[in-house]
Amino acid sequence: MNDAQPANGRSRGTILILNGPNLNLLGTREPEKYGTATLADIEQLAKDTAAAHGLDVECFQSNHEGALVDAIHAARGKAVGIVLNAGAYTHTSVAIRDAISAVHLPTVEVHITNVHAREAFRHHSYLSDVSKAVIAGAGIMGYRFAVEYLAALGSGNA
Ligand code: CA2
Repeated sequence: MNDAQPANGRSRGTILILNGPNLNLLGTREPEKYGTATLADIEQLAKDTAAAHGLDVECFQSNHEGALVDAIHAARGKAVGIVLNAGAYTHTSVAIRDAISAVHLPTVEVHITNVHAREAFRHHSYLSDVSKAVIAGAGIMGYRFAVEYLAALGSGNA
């Protein structure tokens, strides 16, 4: 479905695309694991997907846990949903979990790789049960699916 043209011509809202530690290295190292797309490519993919649904995106990446928590707080009252790849903090961060719980925004946890097919320490996520959906192993398409899902949720189709 393409619902890019809201009746009033305005945006239907903003989705926060939030990436955590080391994801700024995408496309420059370990392509066999994480592919060749860069973070800028992912952000463009998310932007194009959102635009097809009349939505905007705001993108932020940080290697710092507190900065990610701050970005989640700042999304409250501003964003309609969050696409979150918290990187390694997925497996360690109660602080990011608490921030997601606190803001009451539908959040989609995304992982480029299938974390369940990797080391045991990647099988547990502090974020999954406070997220609306979890997508892992679909490569960068996971970000597209996440935006599509949030768009559908926002228009009552999910
Ligand atoms: O699969 C994912 O998206 C992960 O969130 C990626 C994290 C990892 O700690 C999670 O378990 C799963 C690691 C991101 C590292 O990104 C790099 C990208 C290019 C080169 C090196 C690291």
